[in-house]
Amino acid sequence: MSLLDETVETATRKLAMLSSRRGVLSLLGRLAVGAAIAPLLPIDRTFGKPSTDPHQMDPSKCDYWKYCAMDGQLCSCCGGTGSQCPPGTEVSKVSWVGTCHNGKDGKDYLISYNDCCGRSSCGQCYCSSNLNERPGYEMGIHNDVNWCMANGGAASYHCTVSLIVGLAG
Ligand code: ABN
Repeated sequence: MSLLDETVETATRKLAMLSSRRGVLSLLGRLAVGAAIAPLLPIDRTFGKPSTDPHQMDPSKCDYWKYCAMDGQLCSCCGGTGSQCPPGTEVSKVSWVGTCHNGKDGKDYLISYNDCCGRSSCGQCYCSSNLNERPGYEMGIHNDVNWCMANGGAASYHCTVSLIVGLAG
């Protein structure tokens, strides 16, 4: 059979399938199943658009994107920045880690929440978003902890910074 014959035969068979009653019913069935399942699929409903919430981009506000799993006082209100401890304090040797979504680039990041230690509590800008935190009886996944306890002499808690560890997943 020539290539032309084969192409015409395949096209004719496809047309016959689509125009037969069984073919039409099967197509409608597939469309119905697809339409029912589509809303359940995990899709990015921002469709890559940047976040329109200005607070999510302001490091001095609790809903800044990097603070999604924060429990502490923002060092940016205490003489430091969102990622740098204030003068006279040292960063904790242990930390709490969370995963936060950056609405600006649409990516998820692993964030380390370190306490700044060695001065008394700053007392400003307490934020407690705690995404994915679990109750205190599950120590390993609980967030309401003074991470300065690992810093020996400088165990007093002052404030908390958030550091990007890398892309999540
Ligand atoms: N990680 C912030 C913090 C410090 C002291 C007590 C509770 C939480």
